[in-house]
Amino acid sequence: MLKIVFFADTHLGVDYPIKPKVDRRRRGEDFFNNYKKVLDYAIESKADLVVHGGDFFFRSKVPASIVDKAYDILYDFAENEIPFVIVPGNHERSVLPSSILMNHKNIYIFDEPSTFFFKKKNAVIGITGFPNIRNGIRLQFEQIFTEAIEGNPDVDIKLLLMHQAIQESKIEGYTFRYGIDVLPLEMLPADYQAILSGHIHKAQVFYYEKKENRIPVIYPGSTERTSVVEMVEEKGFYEIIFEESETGWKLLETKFHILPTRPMVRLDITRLTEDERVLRNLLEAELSKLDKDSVVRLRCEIPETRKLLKAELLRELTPKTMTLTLAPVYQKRKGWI
Ligand SMILES: [Mn+2]
Repeated sequence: MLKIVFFADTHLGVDYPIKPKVDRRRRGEDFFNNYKKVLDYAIESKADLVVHGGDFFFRSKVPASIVDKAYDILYDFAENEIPFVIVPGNHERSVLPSSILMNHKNIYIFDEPSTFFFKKKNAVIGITGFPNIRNGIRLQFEQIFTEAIEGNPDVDIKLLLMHQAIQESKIEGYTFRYGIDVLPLEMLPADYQAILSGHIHKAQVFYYEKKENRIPVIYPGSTERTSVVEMVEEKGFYEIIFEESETGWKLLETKFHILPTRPMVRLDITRLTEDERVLRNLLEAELSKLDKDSVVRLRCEIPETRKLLKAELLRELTPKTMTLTLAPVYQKRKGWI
């Protein structure tokens, strides 16, 4: 048996101010905690490989202290002799911030299309990957893939790792199908055991068929909710298990492991009032009904009421254990988020 732990879209650095001006509960630590939980699980369960599908950080320019904190954890993990393979995502502008820590012998970064090989148990695993292509993956994939597998030997387990939207992948209320930024299923190879990808924040597995093979496309999704669109989604990572059979190594199982997340709720204030006491009572009552660790997105479109929603008042009324943000007023062009 051979085990791969696969996660993606850790978005480290979200809500993690270096010098916070106000003392309130942030979400930054939640993102780091789930990142650490996945790595701890890999160590405890004696995983053979850990794979990250990109968007390691929340944006391309990250404060040095966040880079150091994230890399310190990764460096400690890499000392366990479990290889860590990562493909840069769109938030890395397809290149991860460089650091001397990333020169560790057990950390493998796809900074160009290529294939890394690992000998585990008595199998040779080849992971083919390429950094995120921002524009026109459909037009570029064939050439990139050819470049990535050039001269490769035949191996026992072939995996393809990327950070792209693949045809049939879903987010809440939408399925990616066509367009130059969507990779058509028919372009994917016939002789791979699985396609692993980051980018889509909703965890999912779907299949495509090619030359009698039924091949899974696996998205672990993000390890924390990055927007209200993900409010109802469960967050976690996949454990992919391979087993040796008489005809070679086969993918036996993909197990989803749920990571803890704080409840995310949307609170709408629809009452018209110009009296601060009325608003105060209303908000206090609403917040008292929520789980004490809630991440609250407050929305108010009534101009008179909204005027009263000053940062100071919100800070005063929000329990210390909650994180509350006031949503910007709806803009027709941009939508809610
Ligand atoms: Mn992402």
